[in-house]
Amino acid sequence: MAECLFCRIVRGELPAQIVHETDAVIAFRDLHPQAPTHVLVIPRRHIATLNDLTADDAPLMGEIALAAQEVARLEGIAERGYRTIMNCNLAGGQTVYHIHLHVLGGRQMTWPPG
Ligand code: DGP
Repeated sequence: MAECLFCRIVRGELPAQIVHETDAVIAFRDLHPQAPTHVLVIPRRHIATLNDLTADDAPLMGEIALAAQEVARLEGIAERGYRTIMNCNLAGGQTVYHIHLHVLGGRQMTWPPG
C-alpha cells in the first residue's frame, strides 16, 4: 500500500517517534495525543481494518498485545493502568486504514468513551 500513511511510517518515509519495535510490529507516538502517553502499535504488514484479519493473523495480534504491554512498561503506566483501543471503520471512529492499537495512559480514563 504505497499511499498508506502508516505503511510510509513503517518504511521510514515519514518521521515518527518510535518507542518500541519488533520484526512484526512498531509502536510510535500519536501525532495528536489524547493523554500524556498515547502510542499506536501497528503491524508492519498492511491490514486495513479489524474486519480484514484472518485466523492466520492470530499470532500477529498476540504480538500487538505484547507490544502494548511493553509500551506500558516503558512508559511507566503499567501498574497504575492504561487503555487500549482499536477503532474499526467509520462508526468506530477509524481514520487511518492500517490497523493500530491505541495505548493511552498517564491520566484517569473515563467510561463510556465518546
Ligand atoms: P484512528 O482514529 O483510530 O484511526 O486513529 C488514527 C490516529 O493516528 C489518530 O489518533 C491520529 C494518528 N495519526 C494520524 N496521522 C498520523 C501521523 O502522520 N503520524 C502519527 N504519529 N500519528 C498520526
